[in-house]
Amino acid sequence: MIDDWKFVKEVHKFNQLPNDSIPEFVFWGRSNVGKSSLINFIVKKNIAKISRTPGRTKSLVIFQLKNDFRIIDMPGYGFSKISKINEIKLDKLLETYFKKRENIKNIFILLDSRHLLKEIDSQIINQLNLVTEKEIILIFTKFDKIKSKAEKEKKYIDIEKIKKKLHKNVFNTSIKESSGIVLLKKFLYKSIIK
Ligand SMILES: Nc1nc2c(ncn2[C@@H]2O[C@H](COP(=O)(O)OP(=O)(O)O)[C@@H](O)[C@H]2O)c(=O)[nH]1
Ligand SMILES: [Mg+2]
Repeated sequence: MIDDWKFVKEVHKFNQLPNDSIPEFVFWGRSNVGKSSLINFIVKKNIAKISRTPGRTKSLVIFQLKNDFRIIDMPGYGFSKISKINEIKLDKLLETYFKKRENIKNIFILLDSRHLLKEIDSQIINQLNLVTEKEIILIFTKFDKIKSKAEKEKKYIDIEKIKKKLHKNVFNTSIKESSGIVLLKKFLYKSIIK
């Protein structure tokens, strides 16, 4: 398949979203988890900004492959110094998007392989479960940062535990190495054919 990706738009309000039924895959996670890098790798273009000052934008950024499907780059969470972990609330735009947007195919929560599931990620997943029944899938990023073989093996075991505990599908990825991302791309293509 030819990767004919384009940037569609950045939206600040629910009613600015495209009015059609093209499926949307949502990419979300803590600031700096590697969301934009992963999106760039998937679309094979530098269209998602790699941030050096994370956590500023509160908008949804939309990318689209032909008329087949979209990737939605959500604003990263967990950056604000004021938000206490037990006070996590979804931003209004995000809440409306998750509640009302029928285009959503599934939601990917990105987790840094070094830190795995942090308290804030669990909180976010709980919040999501309150507003949507769409499938949540975990993507562990920056796998190349796990250096030793022993460390890697321990990670696989820990990831397996998280997978079982949360009943979620998982992908392990690294932008330094394509195999994990190839599996993820296959999953995206396959799920829109179904
Ligand atoms: N080594 C390594 N670094 C990564 C990987 N993914 C992202 N990064 C780095 O992590 C930082 C944050 O990435 P970014 O994509 O901007 O994260 P975002 O805030 O979630 O969009 C950048 O310096 C990236 O180069 C990865 O798979 N491996
Ligand atoms: Mg980003």
